[in-house]
Amino acid sequence: MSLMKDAGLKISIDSMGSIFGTWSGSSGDRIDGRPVATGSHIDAVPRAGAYDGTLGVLGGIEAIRSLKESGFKPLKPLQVIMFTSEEPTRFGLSCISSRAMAGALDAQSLARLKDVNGTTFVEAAHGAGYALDFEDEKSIIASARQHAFSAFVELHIEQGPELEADRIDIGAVTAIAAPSALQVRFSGSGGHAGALLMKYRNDASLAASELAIELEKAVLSTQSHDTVGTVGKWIIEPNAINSVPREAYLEIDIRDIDKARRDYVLDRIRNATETIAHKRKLQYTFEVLNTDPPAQADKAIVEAIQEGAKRFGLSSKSMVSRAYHDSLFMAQLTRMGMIFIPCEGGKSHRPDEFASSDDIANGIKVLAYTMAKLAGGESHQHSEL
Ligand code: HGY
Ligand code: MN
Ligand code: MN
Repeated sequence: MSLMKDAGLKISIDSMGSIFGTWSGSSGDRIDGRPVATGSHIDAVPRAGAYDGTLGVLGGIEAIRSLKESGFKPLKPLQVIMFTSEEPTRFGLSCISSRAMAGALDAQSLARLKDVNGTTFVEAAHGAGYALDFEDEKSIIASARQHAFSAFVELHIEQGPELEADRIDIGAVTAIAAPSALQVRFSGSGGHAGALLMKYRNDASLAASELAIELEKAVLSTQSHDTVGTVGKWIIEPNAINSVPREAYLEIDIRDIDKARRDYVLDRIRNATETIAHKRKLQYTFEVLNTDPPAQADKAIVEAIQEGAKRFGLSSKSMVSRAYHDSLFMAQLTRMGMIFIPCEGGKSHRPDEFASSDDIANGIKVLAYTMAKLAGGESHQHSEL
């Protein structure tokens, strides 16, 4: 917020706790009130790097600041957003704020989310001093759905190896893969690791292992490299060397750029969970947290990004995003585009995630150019950019 203030942006915090910095530009009466927005997230996964999300928030502030400084006069407000809870780290669900804005999250689903201490999103928001004049999920979401935009463009590291490997400066994202998240729990009777003979056991951890191998098989069976599946979270109870695992809790992430292929893998995992539990005499629960559709970027924005890259003598290529972002939901609200810059070795969601200052500067310049183009300032101004 202090950086937004230094850049002369008007600051607001919405009912979800997302933070907005807005420059309404000249007081010209041709201003169309819906902003050209950019932004990303600053929350992270455990043991994350320093660039995933933060680049899009700080880069967005810098892009708008430099447009202001260059004397650019936008016909629409320019806005940078720090979306709360893009990562599923605390509440299990991804993109909580942009999902609510896009009308893809209802009050009951928000109310069901709890963090590891059993705290709900609303309790956490109130505890952090947000949403104090909204007493429940319904009013919080109703308010979040009031936002309207004329376009949204997010700057992000690629989180993959393509741009660096092909020595390309800028990625113009054409589509964002369809993510889904599942929560599976196997429950058995546990027992003594020494005294309980194998024939009397229903070991929850072995069931989880079988499901994980089945996930890999189902993903590879689509024969497409766009299908990916991960058992990222795996909790065993009582988690003691000499106790037969009584509970196994798994969180499973399945994605594909093609929704039908993603849903095929999801159905195979649903069936496999039931078959494995039955065979191993275990109880089980199987919950689908989200099965989001893929998002298409707006063609004109993809072109503006490529034009901007050219304008600054940068190479660019169009590509898909295999990671999801708040842009996945902003695409359900307005015209969406994403700008990728390379990250070292394609590493991300790791402490050694890295992007160079040159690549960051390139991304910010192309973002500023693209936002200026979308904000419809007088055409001659673009040459000064
Ligand atoms: O998991 C993702 O795709 C994003 O980085 N949160
Ligand atoms: Mn991430
Ligand atoms: Mn991210």
